[in-house]
Amino acid sequence: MLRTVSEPRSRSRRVDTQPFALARQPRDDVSEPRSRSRRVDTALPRSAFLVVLALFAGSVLAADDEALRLDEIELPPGFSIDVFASGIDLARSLAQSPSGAVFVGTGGLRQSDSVYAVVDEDGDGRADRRYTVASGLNRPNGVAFHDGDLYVAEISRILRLDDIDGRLNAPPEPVVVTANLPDRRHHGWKFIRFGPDGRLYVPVGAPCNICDEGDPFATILRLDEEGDHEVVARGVRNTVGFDWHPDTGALWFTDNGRDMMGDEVPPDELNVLSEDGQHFGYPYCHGQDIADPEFGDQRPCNELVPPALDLGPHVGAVGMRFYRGDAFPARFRGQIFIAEHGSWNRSEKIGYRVMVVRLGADGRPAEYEEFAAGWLQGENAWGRPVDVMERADGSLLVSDDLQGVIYRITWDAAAAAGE
Ligand SMILES: [Ca+2]
Ligand SMILES: [Ca+2]
Repeated sequence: MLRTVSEPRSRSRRVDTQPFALARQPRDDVSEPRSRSRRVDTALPRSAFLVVLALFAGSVLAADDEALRLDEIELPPGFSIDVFASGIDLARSLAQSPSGAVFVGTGGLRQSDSVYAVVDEDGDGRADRRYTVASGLNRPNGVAFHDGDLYVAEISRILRLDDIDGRLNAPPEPVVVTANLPDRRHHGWKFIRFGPDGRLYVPVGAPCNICDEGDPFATILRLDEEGDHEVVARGVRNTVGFDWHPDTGALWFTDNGRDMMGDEVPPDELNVLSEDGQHFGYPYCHGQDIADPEFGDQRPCNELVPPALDLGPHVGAVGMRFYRGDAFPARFRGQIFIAEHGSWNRSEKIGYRVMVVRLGADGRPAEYEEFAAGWLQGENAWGRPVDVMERADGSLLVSDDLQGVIYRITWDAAAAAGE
């Protein structure tokens, strides 16, 4: 499967020495006192296990910054990048609570089982505390915060951790919102978010590179309070990032193009939903009008909704957000930041960067340009951006599942002026 050819091995070594590594592989960890490992091995109820984990919550987030070659990251004038949190193995989706706790889902292509929270207690822009808020899960890639609760998406289940904010130290037992999602692993890890309608949006990726398996595959779903779902969008191969336009409320989402059609096609996509039930092409049509070699004769491109913007081919477009703050210069406000995880199905690598898409006066994408790049040096990538999230202070967080870190990008007027 994809796993063997597409993903460089994580180079993070820090997990071996982090206390919370016990949550992942208690039997193999030799860096912790034996007594602790044995406690995990005994048949403790799960809730007790979580309390034990919480006791290990890291008080130090010292970065092994050796592997983080931040001076190689190029940003527009006045911007700088630093480490917000490190030692978060397979850091993927980001969410936050009103009090500022940052929740981090993990996994993606690689197996993972934990969800973390990191907190910048002293407000210096760097997290000081890390908590394991859930463990023993199946690739909990997706996290979303809503009304005091943390929602977590595994492959086939959505879980809820009630009133999480006040008890990161003693997280509650997760409540199952739904366990009825497909258990297919291919494109099965999920990004989730709450829409402005207060409902949870959950994509179900195509369980293949190219196939036609019908609902609920290759869709975006909307869940109701009972955990039942309806289809919002079809023909979506695998979206791992979406947001709603701050003014129009329209749902915008990235989508990963299919593989094995060559280096230059098809593009990854930035799409916008204008009404429920629209079909965005997959598996029949890719990009604006590229008929699929196998499925293209079943439905013509002109019956399907083309992307608002073709992104680069194989760039691995994942997390995306509109920038709602005013800490960045005007030309970035209200624009779209997109994390590109990077290519595997291409002879020359592409992606491994954060892009900005600017909208024109007509509300359509007008520019698509690099915002942060440099994780890819030649054909070697030392980092892979996954999700982007704006903080209350207007800084932009970027997760990196290769390094297991979260970066923080800020802007400074004096630096911009060259002072
Ligand atoms: Ca701090
Ligand atoms: Ca499409």
